[in-house]
Amino acid sequence: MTEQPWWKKAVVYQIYPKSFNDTTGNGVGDIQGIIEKLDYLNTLGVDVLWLTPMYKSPQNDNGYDISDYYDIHDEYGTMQDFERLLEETHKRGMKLIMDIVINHTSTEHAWFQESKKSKDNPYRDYYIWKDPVDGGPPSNWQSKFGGNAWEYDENTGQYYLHLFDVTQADLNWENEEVREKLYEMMRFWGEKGVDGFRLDVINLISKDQDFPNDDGSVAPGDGRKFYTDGPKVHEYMQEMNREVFEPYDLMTVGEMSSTTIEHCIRYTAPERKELSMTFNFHHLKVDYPNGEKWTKAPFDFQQLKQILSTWQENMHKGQGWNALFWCNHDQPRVLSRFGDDERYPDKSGKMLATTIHMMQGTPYIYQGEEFGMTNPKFESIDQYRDVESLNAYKIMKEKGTDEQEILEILKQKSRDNSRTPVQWSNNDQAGFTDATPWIPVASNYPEVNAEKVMHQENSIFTHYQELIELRKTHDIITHGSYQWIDQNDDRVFAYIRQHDEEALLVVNNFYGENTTFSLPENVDFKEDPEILLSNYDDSSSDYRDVTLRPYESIVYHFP
Ligand code: TEU
Repeated sequence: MTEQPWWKKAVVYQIYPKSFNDTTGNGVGDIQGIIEKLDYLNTLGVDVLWLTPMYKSPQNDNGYDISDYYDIHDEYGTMQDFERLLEETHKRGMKLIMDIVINHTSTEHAWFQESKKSKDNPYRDYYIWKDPVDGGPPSNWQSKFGGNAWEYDENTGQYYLHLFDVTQADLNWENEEVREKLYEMMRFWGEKGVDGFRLDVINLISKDQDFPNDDGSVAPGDGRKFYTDGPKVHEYMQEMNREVFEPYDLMTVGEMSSTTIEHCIRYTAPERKELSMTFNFHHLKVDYPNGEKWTKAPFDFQQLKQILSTWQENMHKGQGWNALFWCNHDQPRVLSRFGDDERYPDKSGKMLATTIHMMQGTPYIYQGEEFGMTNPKFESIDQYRDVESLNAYKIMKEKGTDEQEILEILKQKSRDNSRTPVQWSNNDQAGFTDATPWIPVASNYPEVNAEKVMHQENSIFTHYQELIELRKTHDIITHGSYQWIDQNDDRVFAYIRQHDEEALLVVNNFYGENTTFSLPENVDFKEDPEILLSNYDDSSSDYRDVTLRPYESIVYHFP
């Protein structure tokens, strides 16, 4: 096999700095707090740390609204602190990737401040300004955070586009100077020695230049078909690769909103020289009935398996590369979502981890997942902070939805579910801060915290350690093909990985009841297997007909 890039065997850990560890006593996490926990992360065994945005920002969207790409947000520390973090991370043999947000900037960014001054300002064309149409917005596109995506500016009588918050203005990628400025900024971080980038909503940068109205075939004013994987996006990715990624040998992961497998193959197939890998979210919409997020709904298990399997099989065939993940700072906690955070937190947490980590791709662990953090189950709207959740609350209120029902929906769907402080110990405020945290700590911290699992044998933490280690020692996890074999079983998700004569059989019970699983007749293995990993200490070696206990998960290895 030709030499493979290092990140194909790596495991990434996502840090949301605001909620990670506060050392200054202001209730907000900081860079020094990350440095303090590097040894912990090293013990876990992860290879790469991904930090969500730490740049200067008014924090309307917790840093995804950047006002200065060249500076660190005060509450997090200074550029010197950042340089030390990078150095300390490298000293421990780990790598660090930054989150780059270049679809939009904060409206407080100097470019936008100039741009809005007048129609002939040299920065006017850095953003997307349009005249009113019939006295209203240029199109019916909806912002992802609710409401029309165009904001009127009294001063110049035009609208600017914001696909996200009104304070997040979309940059005009058609403007070569904008692209140049952004590449220059990314090279600045490359020079500092960062090892890569996570690129925020990067498949939205190229818009249909007619900015047409959406006929509403998906949802009223949806608009996505006019800017998702847009006309010039691959051209821009290749340009960015040439200008930035290749010269600095960077690992890159593109966050892809509503993308397709075909596009993700194009983004990541090595010969195309675009990105290392992509995040897609289709498997995290299986509890959005008819595409609607703001509902309280169970997840569709068949759909979940179908989507994950289709991506596995096709990305393998197309030689693309997946990022594997259950959670991030925009998603509820996986244990509360697809597991059982009350009756079987340990078993279901391990099972979910195994399901993803035995697939092909680069796994991502979201802070706290490695010791079983759950949704906080907030009871009052005062506990929420997220701009999207607060907008959704307002919109649902206006529609007349009952307060209690809205709270139930937020309890399941809010992005704040994963943004509560990391529960380090059973000390006050879970050991996250000495002050009042910016968002409340989940009340289960006395039972669920990092310190506790560190002193336990066979904990969920050690399970994650083993999964990371297995990826290093078993090439089949990285290179093997994928075959989905559970034939729509009601409870089991089973698949096979194969590489030459070697195979892995991964069998996962997604439910809290016993169930049996029989291998399909067309599948057989010549040798007897060893059990590579399980979440029970006495799992059956009869892989042909196995009775699985609640959330039991077994990896059989046929050497
Ligand atoms: O998210 C992009 C995105 O489309 C989402 O996952 C979004 O948060 C979700 O669909 C809302 O329902 C990225 C960042 O991860 C997110 O935190 C930012 O708010 C967003 O971009 C804007 O920069």
